[in-house]
Amino acid sequence: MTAVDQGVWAAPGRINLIGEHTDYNDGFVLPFALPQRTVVTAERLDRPEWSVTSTLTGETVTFDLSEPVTGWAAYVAAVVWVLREAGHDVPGARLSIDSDVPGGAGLSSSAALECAVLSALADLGGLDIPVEQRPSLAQRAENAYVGVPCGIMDQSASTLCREGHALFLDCRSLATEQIPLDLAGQGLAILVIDSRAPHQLVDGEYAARRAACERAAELLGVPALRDAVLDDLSRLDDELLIRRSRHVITENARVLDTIALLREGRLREIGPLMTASHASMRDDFEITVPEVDEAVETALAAGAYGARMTGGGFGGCVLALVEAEKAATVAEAVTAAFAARGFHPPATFLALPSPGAHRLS
Ligand code: GAF
Repeated sequence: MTAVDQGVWAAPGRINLIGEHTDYNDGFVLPFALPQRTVVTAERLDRPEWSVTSTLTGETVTFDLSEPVTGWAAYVAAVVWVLREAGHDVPGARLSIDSDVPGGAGLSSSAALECAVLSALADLGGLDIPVEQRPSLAQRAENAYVGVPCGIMDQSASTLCREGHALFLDCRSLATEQIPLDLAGQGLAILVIDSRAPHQLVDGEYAARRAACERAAELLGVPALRDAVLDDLSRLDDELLIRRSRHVITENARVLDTIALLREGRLREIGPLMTASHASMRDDFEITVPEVDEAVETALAAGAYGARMTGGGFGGCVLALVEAEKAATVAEAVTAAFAARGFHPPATFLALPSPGAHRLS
């Protein structure tokens, strides 16, 4: 690949249609990329130094990796680190970062940053990194450098998604299939309700869920919960592990059922699967909070075909499948319900399946 001196790269946030907490269980996910994205304007430097400016705060962080980098710039340093670890000759660079992916909303602002920086550095260095290898590199950057034990869904979505499609990803084989998602063509919309309840992956709950799943797989004698079926649960005597495992097993099945319906163009019928996914996250995986439960219940009562929380949990966003013409009414109903319960007002927008990471100029 020919190195470029400068350019502008973008990588999107994502929303997950269905398949939550299945990625690190070797299971199935079905995210799509959002129009909201992180944009990196970058130029190559002739020394091994990285200078990163956030256009949101005006803050600049400069590092050469001789000392650990913390805070938001750690996500950038992590990408430099992982590329070097993989044997690439990463060029020094001046990077300016802008983003309209809301942070802390469960929409993968971290993956968008990692994937945009990875794209920029790969092109600035003329590095030969096939696109299908990039999600694993970005995930490793986050796991090993930042210290967040995330799975591979978000980095895959931010890198591999295509406009007008959802990405069916088998998180074991990493096989992908682009599933057409023509919402507008069927008069439908996906309404996103940002509950504005705080969402933090690093607070230990995510790691605890992951550890419980790994423990259950170990007790069942399978490589991952992807390999377990509901009948296996009678072999577990820990009630908590039974519920955690049941979520993963049933959620994987719901992803496959959703894909079967989408392939037949039966978009409205995925609604009940989305709602069942939410119930499973609420009752078995215990990762919802009152704000997201309220958003789901109110959206359903206002006519949504289905609704569920997306992302790691403990706050963040709900997506609701609605008739396009009803989206505003559903959003208003949720806003009113939040006010009645004394919650912060939610933010709402429509999600359009958008392209993955690419060079803008
Ligand atoms: C977060 C993680 F980063 C993903 O890997 C995934 O596990 C998700 O939570 C839950 O499905 O976004």
